[in-house]
Amino acid sequence: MEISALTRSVVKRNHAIIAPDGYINSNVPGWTNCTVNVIINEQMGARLAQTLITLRAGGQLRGRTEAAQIFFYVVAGQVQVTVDGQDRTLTEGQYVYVPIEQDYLFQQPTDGTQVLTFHKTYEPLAGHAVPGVVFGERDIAKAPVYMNDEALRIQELLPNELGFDMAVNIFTYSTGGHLPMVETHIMEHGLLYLQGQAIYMLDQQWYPVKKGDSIWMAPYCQQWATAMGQEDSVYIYYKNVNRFPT
Ligand code: UGY
Ligand code: MN
Repeated sequence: MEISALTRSVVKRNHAIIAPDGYINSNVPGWTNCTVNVIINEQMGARLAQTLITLRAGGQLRGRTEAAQIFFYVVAGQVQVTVDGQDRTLTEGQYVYVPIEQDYLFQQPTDGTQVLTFHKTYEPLAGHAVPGVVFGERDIAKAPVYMNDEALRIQELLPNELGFDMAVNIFTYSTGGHLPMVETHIMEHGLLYLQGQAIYMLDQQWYPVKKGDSIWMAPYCQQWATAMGQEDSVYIYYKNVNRFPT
């Protein structure tokens, strides 16, 4: 039997690892018949929020974005989505970006459907339109090689345009693949492992991580990672982009 006094989760000043074993549910008005785990938010010192929602059959996510835009990604299962008069069925690997001041409705999920969300307060940019709704899906064929390293592939899920102030990417590492250098940067990350295992270095500390784990990296949290195990290691991550670094 596992010892319940142990966890791989850590919460530090400039990074956190949240493993599913410590989840406690939150109630979010308008999100019904589901469990909601708020994994990253401003209480940690973060400027983004990241949640993981597990919907029961009959569950709904009904709401309106206000100052914050929301990116929804289906991790498992299937759900009907209505945003801006557009109806879609989203299944595993599909997503919708909901810009500010927009109603959304998720309904008729298959039991156990899991949805990941990234939320960021939108920063307008003079001369650039506020983004519209974006639907899309994970597609390894749309994931170019990263920094000339065949072991690394990144798919950008949102358009690379200045109107967007957040990016969401899927990063695939073949076994043994690793980040080409220790990154030290102003941008912040929220991240969920979708597949496989890895060793992540955060601020000179080393952590084994795997599918289901989330990571928060504050600005300037030093980061490096390498895949381990038999299968590719894959994570989806948020990054703030395209705005003047005040
Ligand atoms: O986009 C990035 O900064 C990315 N390479 N960082 C990361 O995967 N930790
Ligand atoms: Mn980075």
